[in-house]
Amino acid sequence: MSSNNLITLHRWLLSDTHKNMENKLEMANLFSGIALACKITNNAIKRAGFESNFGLAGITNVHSEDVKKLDVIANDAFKMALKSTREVFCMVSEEEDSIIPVSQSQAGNYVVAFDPLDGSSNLDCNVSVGSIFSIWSKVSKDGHNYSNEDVLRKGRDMTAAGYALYGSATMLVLTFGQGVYGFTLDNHIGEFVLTHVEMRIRTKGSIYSINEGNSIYWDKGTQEYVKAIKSGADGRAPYSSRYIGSMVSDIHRTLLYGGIFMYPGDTKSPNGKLRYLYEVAPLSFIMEQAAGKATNGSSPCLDMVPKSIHERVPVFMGSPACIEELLTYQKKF
Ligand code: AHM
Ligand code: MG
Repeated sequence: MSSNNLITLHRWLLSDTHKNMENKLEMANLFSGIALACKITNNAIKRAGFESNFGLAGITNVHSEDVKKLDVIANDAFKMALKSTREVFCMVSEEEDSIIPVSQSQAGNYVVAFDPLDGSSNLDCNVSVGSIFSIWSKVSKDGHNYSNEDVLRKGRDMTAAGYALYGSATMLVLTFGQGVYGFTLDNHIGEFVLTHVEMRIRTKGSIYSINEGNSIYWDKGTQEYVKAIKSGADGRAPYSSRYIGSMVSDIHRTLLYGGIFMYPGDTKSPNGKLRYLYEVAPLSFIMEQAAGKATNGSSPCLDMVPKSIHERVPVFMGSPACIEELLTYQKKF
């Protein structure tokens, strides 16, 4: 990158890139909080080995999952950094049972749902993990009291969404509904710098990503589709299999290389594993904005409205041609 083309996240947020973006200053402020939370989380992950922060925290969360020490650090970082912006009305976190309130003196106009550290089963073996977030405008007219109406929201009504990937490089990828932009953390200056402009997924791809250990439990449509793509049915070359088990990493690769990511419902978990508000909805928004598709098998994920804050949904997302083909199998079987 030439030095006369150095655009930091903050400068980009205040630039004219988003001509129609409402409340630019509020968003710039909110994103400074998100970027701060991601930098704190990134630092904690990279230093965990020195500070005895790998391993379990000794508690379980609302999903009955063992919470890792780094899950707690990331959750605290997101709550603290978001509240400090004074732009947030209330929050939902994968790590907390109920809606997280914001005191009247700190409250703003946006509802933020986040998974502070996604893929945390990969933490202790140094495999890439991420953070995911979605942002809506509040709906409550009553100035300070949030209700379920504020958080049980349709994906398509989102104002912005994105993810941080703590990989070989740390990236922040985001959308305001006007394309997808990627920023890479320059550790030397501590800034996210614009590196990926108007990211778009390939129309077709030949990588599939799914936990095949669950294949005996899948529905027939998913079983037959995966059988077809990996066996080279219809004269095509067989697809390659890649599954990291960190949704952010699997989606980032799918965005850059094309292909399909799947976490279907199955006989063990009829709604799959992934949660709507802070995993499926934000990554579906990114995927659609990058010209990809995201479906629950019968309708676009962004058209769903969850009934509870931790609701799980089946998800298939990626290159449009891959999703179209998958849907023909879902319909046929
Ligand atoms: P987590 O948020 O508790 O880490 O769980 C979500 C993760 C996703 O990142 C990933 O796609 C999925 O769980 C992997 O699940 P599985 O191990 O069942 O394949
Ligand atoms: Mg998660």
